[in-house]
Amino acid sequence: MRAKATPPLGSDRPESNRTDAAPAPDPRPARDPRVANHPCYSEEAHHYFARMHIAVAPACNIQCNYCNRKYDCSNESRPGVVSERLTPEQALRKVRAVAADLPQLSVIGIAGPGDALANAARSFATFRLIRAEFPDLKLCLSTNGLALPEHVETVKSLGIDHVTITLNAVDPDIGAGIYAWVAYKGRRTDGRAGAQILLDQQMEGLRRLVRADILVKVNSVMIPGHNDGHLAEVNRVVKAEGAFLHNIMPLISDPAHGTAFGLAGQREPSAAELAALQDSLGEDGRLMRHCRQCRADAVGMLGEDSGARYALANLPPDAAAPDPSRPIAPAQPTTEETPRAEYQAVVDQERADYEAARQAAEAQLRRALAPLGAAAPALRIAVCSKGGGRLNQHFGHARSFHVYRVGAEGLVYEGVRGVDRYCNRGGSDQRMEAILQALAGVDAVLCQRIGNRPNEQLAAAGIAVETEHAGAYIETALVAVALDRLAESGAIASVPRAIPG
Ligand code: CLF
Ligand code: SF4
Repeated sequence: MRAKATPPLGSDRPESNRTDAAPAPDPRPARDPRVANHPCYSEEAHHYFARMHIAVAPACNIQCNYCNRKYDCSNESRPGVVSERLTPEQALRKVRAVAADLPQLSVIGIAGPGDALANAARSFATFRLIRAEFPDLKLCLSTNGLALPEHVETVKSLGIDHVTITLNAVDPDIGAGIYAWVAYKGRRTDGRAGAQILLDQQMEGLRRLVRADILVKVNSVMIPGHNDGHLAEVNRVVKAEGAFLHNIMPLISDPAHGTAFGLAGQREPSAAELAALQDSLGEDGRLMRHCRQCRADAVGMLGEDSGARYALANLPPDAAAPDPSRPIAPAQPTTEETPRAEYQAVVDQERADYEAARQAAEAQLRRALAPLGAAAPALRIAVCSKGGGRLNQHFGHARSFHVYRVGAEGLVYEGVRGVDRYCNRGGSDQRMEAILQALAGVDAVLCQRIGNRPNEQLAAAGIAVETEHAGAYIETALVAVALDRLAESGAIASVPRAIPG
């Protein structure tokens, strides 16, 4: 039996050291303007805004058993993998090219392929160049936390409002099974002692960030048999310490990636296991459910990656050399007539329309189900969407499905289920089999279009397909389909009319 010498975090430290006395920030965009346009920190914002990762951080100071950093492998798409490493100046060139093409761009992140703070000089030099030229873009940093405490002041001084710490355990005995070693102050330490060093640094870094009013997201990798039964405790501790969001991501452990876990046959969690864990943590809004586990050089809307288009060899010649003496302006919305500013005006209008449609759909659902009370049946419905909050994606092009529960509690977003797209030079029964596994427990799929064969395969698996509401807002379509099905089954007598909000 495993000894547990470390007392639980977040509950038994002296009151004076704890940060849970103050209410945690509210992740809804309207309540904290810093997240309104951040596609990861706001589920709503990811329908409209894009992120760009710049791969300037090759080295790492720890070894996770789920990681094997490789370069020049364009066939892989998973965190920690990139096609080319960039210098800060090259990163700026790339940002200029993407910003010119992509008005949806709102965030520049450094998420590897190693650790942003194991490469602190390069990461901060890059952020300085970008901050000086693009004061309206948010800066976002992702780290394992080992070197975090000493860098919090610099993070603050550069106006980096968003920091992610990947923290998989608050118990060093569990951490010892996840990390092979930790290199701290010139010494490599493995086992429980290494995991304890990492945990101490992560918690100290988290506390300092919260004190500095920087929004912290904690990412945890769900690893069956290691920390799956422990992540509820991680969630409790990090929220008590003031983390803004917790993002639980499924382990990726394909043996072909050559990671320690992959080679040892460590299994990945199923979509149902991940959803069950997320559901068990409650609905207080501080759980991220729409993560797409991006590559460290991903570019575009979440779930999209147009990074290859912006490989250095494809960039236009860049006349303007970065000026390292240019003063760093504080982060601020652009006042110039840039494509981003014009896009923001369109989004503001679209958001108002969307919110009215969402409220009307919720009201229609409530009216229809009110007579049934808590006994109203719920349906689980998967949606194919490219963004804009609309039903606008072909089934065969979907790399992920947004899953909602529609019932007496209203419209509950359960999260995203990732798949390999069905259409890839034709469909494939093997890919369909994996998609059906990912859609376990789903009653219906809503998409823009679908081919005959996948339609039949879904029907044979008991999953209805609806394309009638193509182009509509997701919530409008969800409620219309759910109420039609409930009326057909006799659960409700009729479908009440939708009243525009
Ligand atoms: Fe990138 Fe991460 Fe910033 Fe987002 S990703 S550094 S917080 S801008 Fe987002 Fe990608 Fe999930 Fe990360 S979907 S892997 S949570
Ligand atoms: Fe890989 Fe990131 Fe872990 Fe370093 S911290 S080993 S880059 S997953």
